Amino acid sequence: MLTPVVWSPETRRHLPRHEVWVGVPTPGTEVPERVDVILDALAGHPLQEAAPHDDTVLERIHDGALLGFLRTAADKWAAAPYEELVGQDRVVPYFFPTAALLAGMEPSPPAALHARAGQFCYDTMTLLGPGTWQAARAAVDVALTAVDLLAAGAPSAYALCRPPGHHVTPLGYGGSCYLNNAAVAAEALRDAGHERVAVVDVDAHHGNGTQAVFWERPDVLYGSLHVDPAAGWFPHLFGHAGETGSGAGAGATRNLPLAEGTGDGPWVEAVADLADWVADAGCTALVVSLGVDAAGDDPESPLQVTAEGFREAGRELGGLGLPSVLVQEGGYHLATMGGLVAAFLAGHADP
Ligand code: SP5
Ligand code: ZN
Repeated sequence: MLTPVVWSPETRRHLPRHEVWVGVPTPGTEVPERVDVILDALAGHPLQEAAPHDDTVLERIHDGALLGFLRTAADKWAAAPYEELVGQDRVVPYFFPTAALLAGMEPSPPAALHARAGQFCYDTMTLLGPGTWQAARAAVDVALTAVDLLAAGAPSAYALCRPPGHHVTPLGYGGSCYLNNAAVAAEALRDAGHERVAVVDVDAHHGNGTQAVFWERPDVLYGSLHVDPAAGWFPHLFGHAGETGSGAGAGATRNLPLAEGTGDGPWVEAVADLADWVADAGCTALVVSLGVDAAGDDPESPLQVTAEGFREAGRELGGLGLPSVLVQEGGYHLATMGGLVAAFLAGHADP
């Protein structure tokens, strides 16, 4: 039985153009072709286009100020003179209201759009242009449609979300992400009657956004394995083993940072560890943040996982027997990433 695939052609509309890294524009890696290589690799799976959903769940995950900014920023940028001044047609922040700048004072809202961007965007690699909002919002519909399939009786569904989402906090976006698709899916599963939902994040990077959304909540567990931020990797500040949640959410977050170069054995072992944790916690539904950038040939991480590793990870999580929404996150090696997704789905469907 092949896992149903939910997608939307709208998700192709985000064209990142560049990532500005250490001040230098490098070609964007989170490209629309990612959608097509995944669709090609999953040919034969039942395919369903996303249905429109309203903002009810999305507005519980993200602050209205972030949603308002993302919805309107591209049009406002195009109406301002940035293109004629410097040839920049994408929204790029350059000024950031860090705690160091504020020094305890309450700032006034910045008048300039180019200063406003840094209130929400926390890095310089996540450019926003015409079509970005439409693609990100479509990805949320993809995730919510996958949740609907579970409610209709499907044991699991794959949400081909693009752009990805796990780096987006309630108020901040970055890491090639604009809206947190996996967090929206988990919240929708709570609405569907699941008292306790788990998010297991196998993307090569820590999902700081999803962790932030559920940090103080006992009803949505967040567990992640990822390349160790202490070795210098994005998202730099978060993803250490000592981060386990706070307040009512104390103990409902788990982080398993892995050394650079980690391959299948210990990587799958970490997935199995998180699967046991989810089972012991009595979760009744699962969201997998399914990034495939832990692969050996992926340009964005130093982990060394193979297709067989992804199949084994799928088996470990499929073995939980929980209704599952598998949400696409990262994965940037166009020649192999589709096959890695297919391998995970095959393992998950046949543990
Ligand atoms: C969803 C996801 O996988 N986001 C990961 C974003 C991490 N990007 C960190 C990039 C660090 C610098 N990369 C230099 C490559 C230039 N193209
Ligand atoms: Zn990643």
